[in-house]
Amino acid sequence: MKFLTIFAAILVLLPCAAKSEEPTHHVVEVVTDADNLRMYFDPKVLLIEPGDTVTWKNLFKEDHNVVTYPDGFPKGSEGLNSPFFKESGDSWSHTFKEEGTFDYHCIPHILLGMHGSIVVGKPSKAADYHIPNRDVVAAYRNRLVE
Ligand SMILES: [Cu+2]
Repeated sequence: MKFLTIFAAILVLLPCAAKSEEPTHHVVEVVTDADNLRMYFDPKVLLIEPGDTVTWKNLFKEDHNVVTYPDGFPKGSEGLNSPFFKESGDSWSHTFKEEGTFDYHCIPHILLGMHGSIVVGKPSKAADYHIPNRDVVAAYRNRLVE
């Protein structure tokens, strides 16, 4: 009887274990709420696993992009730098291989609070973030004021 219970438990749990091995495809909606002058990513914070892919999808005809801060991604990984979305339906995808936190924003609408975070596996501590050199920070500042 005990053996049957354990056997049944294995049968129930096996599909769950197999499922978590599969990479997941997530969607972040890029939203323009023109009536309320709000622009935002939904969800704003997304928890995923290494190997998962995130697609940002522009829902309205408005220019947006997805860019990490110069120090806004984990050491040993690459930051996010999408082309501009222009039309409704434009999208861009990234597969996250390294663990940690990716803090990103839309450059034209950073002052409206259009930012978000992807946490891959576990959040980064301050010392885990990439340290950019002076030239990279200067180039980023130039992009902001363009
Ligand atoms: Cu934007």
